[in-house]
Amino acid sequence: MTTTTPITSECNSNERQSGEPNHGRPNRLPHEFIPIPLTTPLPTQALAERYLHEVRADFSQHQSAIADWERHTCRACLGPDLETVLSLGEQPPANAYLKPDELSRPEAKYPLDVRLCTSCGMVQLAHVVPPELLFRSYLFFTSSSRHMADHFSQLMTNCANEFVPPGGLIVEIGSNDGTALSAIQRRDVRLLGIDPARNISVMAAARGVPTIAEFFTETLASEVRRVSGAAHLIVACNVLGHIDDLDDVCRGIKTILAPNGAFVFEVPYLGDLVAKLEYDTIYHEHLSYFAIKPLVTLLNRHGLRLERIERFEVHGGTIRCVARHGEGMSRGVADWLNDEVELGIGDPLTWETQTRQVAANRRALLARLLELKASGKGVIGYGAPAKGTVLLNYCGITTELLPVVIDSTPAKQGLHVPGTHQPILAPSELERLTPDIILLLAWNHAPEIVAREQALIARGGRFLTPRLEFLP
Ligand code: JHZ
Repeated sequence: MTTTTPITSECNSNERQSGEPNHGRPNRLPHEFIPIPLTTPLPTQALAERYLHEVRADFSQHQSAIADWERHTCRACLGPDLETVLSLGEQPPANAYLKPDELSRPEAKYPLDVRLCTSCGMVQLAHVVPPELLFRSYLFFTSSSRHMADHFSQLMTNCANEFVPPGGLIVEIGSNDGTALSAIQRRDVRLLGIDPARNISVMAAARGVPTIAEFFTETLASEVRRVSGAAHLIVACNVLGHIDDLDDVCRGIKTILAPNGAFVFEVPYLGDLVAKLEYDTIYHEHLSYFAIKPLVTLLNRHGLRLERIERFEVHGGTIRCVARHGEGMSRGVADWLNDEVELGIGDPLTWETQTRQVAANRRALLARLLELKASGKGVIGYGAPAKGTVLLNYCGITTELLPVVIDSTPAKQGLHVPGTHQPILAPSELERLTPDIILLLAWNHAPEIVAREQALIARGGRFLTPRLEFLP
């Protein structure tokens, strides 16, 4: 039997579990937000991942239909003073993995140039690849790392405890497969996920997380407000950097945030990118690289006050920020601004040094891989993250130097890395491959991967990071 099932779940998970209506407003959303009618009942994760292969964006086909564009003003202060400070060349979109029959076709490539706003210090890409191409079908799943799933579950639990009254509304922007929201599914709160990735919204809906498969915009925010009322908590993790029009996002936040509500977001911290040479985290999806000063500039222009900043090690160094309606910033935040001046984050000279270090890392990594090949060592890559695509393409690491990569995400297996074309294999292949050296492309998951791959290490395999450190 075939049924038509909307991606947007129609009732709150609390309603479904208890059979009782929610406090306050209903959490129903109008049918115009239902983007894809499915022809099967709600799928399991495996089914959703198969479905994903069918809806993958074909960049070569869409290239002429949806044009990329270049910005000439800063995303944080709107000023015109953008200076190119680092160029990683022309690269394919980092998550545009290829099917075997696409390998002989030309791939769409776009400039990957980092610009610094010399007025407010915002570091950003000016070249914008259409978000419809990057995010409608997405191959990154929050649940692919146990550690990250725990991190986001804790964030959601702690924030719900602190900011949300019984029956209150929690909205997550960039809710991915619903991992974070599902942590508080059994509570007396109303949940709403928003994520443009249709394939992944299917998964979120399948686990009972009501999800709108759309981009978050001021227009959508107004509709959410009209239907569900104000949000006591808005969460946005690793998503602000992906959005070109940050003014529109801030207006959307202002529209739905309750007077005492909190906007909690996480972004990779620019200070860590610079200090730890994390240039492989620069890719077309990441349009902004946040330091505190430009963040305050942006939020203040929209009547949002930055109150709290916490640091976490995840994704190579992340900040969790809490903003509320208001002006200015807390004293703690002001201390960060002073530290950033000392670190020289917004100084073009810092970027001159960074450019030299990036080029030196490329030379050293290539030299090491050539040496390993010459001495007959078997080398493979571990992880097919977006950052892996950037590293392999920027450094020119072809299949001659690195013949395959391993990734635990079923939806990526059987595909190939954009640009450099390594096939992506399942971890079960490791026993057959018995590599000597494993280049850890997903270096941000080192503890989890090293713990999982003890058998590989026992067989003599050694993990090497892109910054040329052996683990553990
Ligand atoms: P990972 C993501 O970037 C995506 P990416 C996104 N654009 C973002 O903003 C940043 O994070 C912050 C695999 N893996 O997390 C799964 C294993 O194979 O570094 C993933 O494909 N075995 C939203 O794409 C990849 O590695 C494992 O044991 O750079 C990791 O991708 C584990 C733990 C992961 O994300």
